Amino acid sequence: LHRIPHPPRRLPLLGDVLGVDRRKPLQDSMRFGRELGPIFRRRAFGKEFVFVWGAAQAADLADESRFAKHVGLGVANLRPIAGDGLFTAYNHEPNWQLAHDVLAPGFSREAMEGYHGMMLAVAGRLIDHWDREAAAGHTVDVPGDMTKLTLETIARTGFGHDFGSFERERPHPFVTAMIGTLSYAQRLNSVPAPLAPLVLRAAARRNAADMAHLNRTVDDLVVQRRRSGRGDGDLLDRMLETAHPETGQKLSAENVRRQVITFLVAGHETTSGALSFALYYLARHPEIAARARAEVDRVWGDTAQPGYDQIAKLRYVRRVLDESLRLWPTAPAFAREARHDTVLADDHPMLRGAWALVLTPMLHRDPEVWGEDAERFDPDRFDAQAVRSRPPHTFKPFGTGARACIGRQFALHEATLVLGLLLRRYELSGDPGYRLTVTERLTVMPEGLRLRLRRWPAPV
Ligand code: MNH
Repeated sequence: LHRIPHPPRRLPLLGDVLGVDRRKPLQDSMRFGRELGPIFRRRAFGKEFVFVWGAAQAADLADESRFAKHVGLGVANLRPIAGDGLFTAYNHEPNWQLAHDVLAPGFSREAMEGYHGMMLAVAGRLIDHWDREAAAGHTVDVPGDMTKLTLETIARTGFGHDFGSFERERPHPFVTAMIGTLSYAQRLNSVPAPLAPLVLRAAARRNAADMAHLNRTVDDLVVQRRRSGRGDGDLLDRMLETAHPETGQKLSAENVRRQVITFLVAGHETTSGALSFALYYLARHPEIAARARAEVDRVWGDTAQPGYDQIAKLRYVRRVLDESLRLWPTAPAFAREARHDTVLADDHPMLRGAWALVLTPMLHRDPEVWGEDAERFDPDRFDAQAVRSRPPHTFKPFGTGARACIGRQFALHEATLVLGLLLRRYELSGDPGYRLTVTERLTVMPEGLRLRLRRWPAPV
């Protein structure tokens, strides 16, 4: 450990807290990473945390025979609300494999085709709203509206539930409570655990209320479903009805509650951020937006409602999304632990159970992989040939291995579809004075991003 660089000025008890912004732990770590190099450590409250962003180290951590997901820091802080749900389950908890096997078919190609119509319908609600704002000459609240869209999408496709987000002025209370618990989970990392009950007393009380709200929302949703009967095989049906193909075991009522919360939160917050960053970059780069729009016109022709197969054909739009997720992967870190004693990247001995945090936005900017212009937005980095020429495990917005994102195809289909529809309908422009600021609540999101919309002259 002592060979791993750390910030120069350390306080006895507090560690490396000088000059840090407690609301932006990720961006602080990125700054430290730029100064200290591809592997570094930060100390907080007597504990050392190892951070990794070099491509070689990250690729080594992706070796599933030696490393596995570590449930730590922010993820561990979500255990009180998400419990042994898929995202926060420890590797050894039997409910992980059970839920994974039961829910994975909910993300198959056939399942995705089934969601497509509903995704289009929700996007239609967004467009109705944006048409009105455009006609009135208003700018639109991008992160706010993307959150409405993605929450409705996961709620309706997965759970047959309508939050009515587009009928509301303010965010749905479920979203407010979710943001509260995510922010609280992040804040818990910024105080020594024994002091948390004291320092965060008011916040802890609010967090308890937020958790109660999330639990209540989910319980209501399950009660409604049990009363109304089957929901034609959606995620909630799987959670409630489907037995494991081999063991015949079903998810317990308590575990279903954890899964519903997990999927409602994980299923919308990160996709919303991904869409928001993509729209930010499209507005900043009109020539890229024009190229993407030309592709949409070419692939979709004059069909008003693109079919399922017409989404994956938007190769360039998808590259815009990938490039946005490269610069701002919206779940910006994941942790890996050693399965047994090993040496990381032939250099750093790790004992069984030792772990390191991969800083994805920095990995995605490693100049050795992405070049000296890694900060520049350029979707062509994801054309087929460029992708082939890069080493594996250099682009990890969805994590890695057995515990990688189960909703990846869902998110990509939804986001590509929505970007296609928006590009075809609106010219997007930002406030020239807007400087990208990124808020953190475990996830990342562009703060205060508003865009001006102009309907293209010949809309379809
Ligand atoms: Mn998702 C795991 C990023 C969309 C449900 N997701 C992960 C991980 C990352 C991630 C990174 C791995 C975390 C870790 O190793 O600790 N997820 C994303 C991003 C998007 C996203 C960047 C959108 C863009 N995720 C979605 C959607 C859903 C979803 C949509 C559901 C519909 N994600 C999950 C679940 C897990 C997960 C569930 C946990 C999987 C497991 O551990 O088995």
